Amino acid sequence: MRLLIFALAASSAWPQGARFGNYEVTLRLPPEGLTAQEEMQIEYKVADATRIDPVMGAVPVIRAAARSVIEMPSMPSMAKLIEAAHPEGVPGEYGVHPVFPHGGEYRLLLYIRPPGGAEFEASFPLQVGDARRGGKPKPRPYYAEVRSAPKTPKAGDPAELSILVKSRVPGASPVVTAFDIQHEKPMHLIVVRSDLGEFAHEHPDPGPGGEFRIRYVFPSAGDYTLFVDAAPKGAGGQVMPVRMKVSGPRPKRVDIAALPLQRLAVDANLTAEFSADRFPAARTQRLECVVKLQGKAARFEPYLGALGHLILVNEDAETFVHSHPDELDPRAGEDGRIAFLARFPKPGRYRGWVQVQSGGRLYSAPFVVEATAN
Ligand SMILES: [Cu+2]
Repeated sequence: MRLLIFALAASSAWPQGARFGNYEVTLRLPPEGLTAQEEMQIEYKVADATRIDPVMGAVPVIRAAARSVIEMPSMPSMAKLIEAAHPEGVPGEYGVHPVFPHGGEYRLLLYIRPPGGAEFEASFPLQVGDARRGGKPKPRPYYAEVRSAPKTPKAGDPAELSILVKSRVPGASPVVTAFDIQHEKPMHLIVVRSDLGEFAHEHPDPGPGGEFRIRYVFPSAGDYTLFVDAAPKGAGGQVMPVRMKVSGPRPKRVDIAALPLQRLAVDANLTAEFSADRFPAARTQRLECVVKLQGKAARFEPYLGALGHLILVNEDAETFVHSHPDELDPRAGEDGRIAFLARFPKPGRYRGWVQVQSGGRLYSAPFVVEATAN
């Protein structure tokens, strides 16, 4: 009976393993590839390459203690996905179920402790595709709930917003109460009007029972998307959109499609000039800009643990671009230069807001770029 299982395991299509000391570790990824914002199944097999069985080859290592850390080498400050692996049905096989926040180049680090042995690290590069568009969206493992008092906020009046992050992860508590810190905060709230005519970046206060609270004044009436950006402990960063209606006299609608592309972002006496206004979609891009304050190269003051922040939203007011300052750029901050790494999940127009702090003041300068199909 035992021999049969091993034979089966040997026959299922495992790609060539990689050797780590005495051990061979082989990864099995979904045949259709990895996709962002859906639960993925990653399996791996651990075998002892110093013990070869004539039938099944390297003998599987059972009952190893294993955990995985998934990170993005180009974005060191991104919250890591940390998970204890579970043994699969087949001896020597283990699995994890990550949800990647967005597409891009990741690294999977496996920490494996064979019974009675020392822990070793196995590392694999992972290529993740952007979230699937259209079709019936798969329920995400995490989502946000926002309650407002009054129930429908009124433009110009304060509204008490209460935010919960909820989990659909089997066996986990339905309300998330523990978070990893991203950019110095447990939660970032990006408020955008559906025509991209209003933008705000706020930080609700954490309270008991996982509830976050903020008193917010919507500047104008309309339909809004609230992007709740938080990292449930070990799950990595999650951007959870929530729609909200705001009452009051409707302002003139901004027509983003009719707006000219604009790589010069302006806020009061600050300008940020980007090197381009068109970028290919579905590939990590480097968005460089030169920032000037009153015509002189700006001196950046750290804001939320970085030289600056860049938020981009697609004209559908739902597709959010995750971007981070390029922390590996040795010349970052020199002569007002700052570069961001961003990935446009789909083609179309995007409004962006670059946020920097300089001269004791926070600036949020809007601009318009296009992501092109490849
Ligand atoms: Cu923030």
